[in-house]
Amino acid sequence: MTVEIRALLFDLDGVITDTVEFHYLSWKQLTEEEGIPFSREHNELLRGLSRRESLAVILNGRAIEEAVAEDWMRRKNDYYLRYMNDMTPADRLPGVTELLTEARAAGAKTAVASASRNAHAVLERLELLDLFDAIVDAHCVVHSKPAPDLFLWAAGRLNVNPRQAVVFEDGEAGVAAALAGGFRVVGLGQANVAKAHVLAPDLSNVTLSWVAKQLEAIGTLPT
Ligand code: B16
Ligand code: MG
Repeated sequence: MTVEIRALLFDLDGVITDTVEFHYLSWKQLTEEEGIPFSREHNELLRGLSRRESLAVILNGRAIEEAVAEDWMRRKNDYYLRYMNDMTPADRLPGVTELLTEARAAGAKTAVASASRNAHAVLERLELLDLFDAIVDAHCVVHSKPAPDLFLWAAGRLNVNPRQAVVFEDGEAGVAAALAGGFRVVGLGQANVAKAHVLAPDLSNVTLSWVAKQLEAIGTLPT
């Protein structure tokens, strides 16, 4: 049985580039200023969560006024933008350029589906805007990951059925979102992606034919 992959949908942070570290350092600065405990282990829980959801996890049940929450999120984002502004194409993660180039040459569609409101600006710094047919971010949907909305919106923009599209994700919330949407999922890295159909450490050596073979082997094929 042959798998036809018509589209590749990429999470951004942790898949295309390692902004996970920048998000961590930015939340770390904010939480130190406010005397809130926050560690790298906590940060792993934030992969793929929206800014608002991330703050809720960091607060761990503590209630704060809306205006304070808004101020803290604005400050965290200001810190993040300082890191982001220094990004260059050298910050693309290994294998990204090769897989995008292969997909375009093979006629597969490509999209980014990210919970980040900074997705477009990050892709601009990475000089990757031209390699994507659609960029879907937190401005496009109400419900972020783990809801499937970002990926479904992206599939709609590319005019493909979820079963013909493969999602690349590094976060538990993102893998859950993609599975809920009926997509085939490649989980990248170590952190909480075990429920994905296919696992890989990163995009190095990940090719369309390799992904198709892995999906064929487990029988999760488009019908
Ligand atoms: P921002 P992704 C997510 O992006 C990050 O993984 C997550 O850590 C971050 O909190 C979220 O974007 C929101 O980002 O504050 O820039 O809007 O992994 O879905 O590409
Ligand atoms: Mg991510």
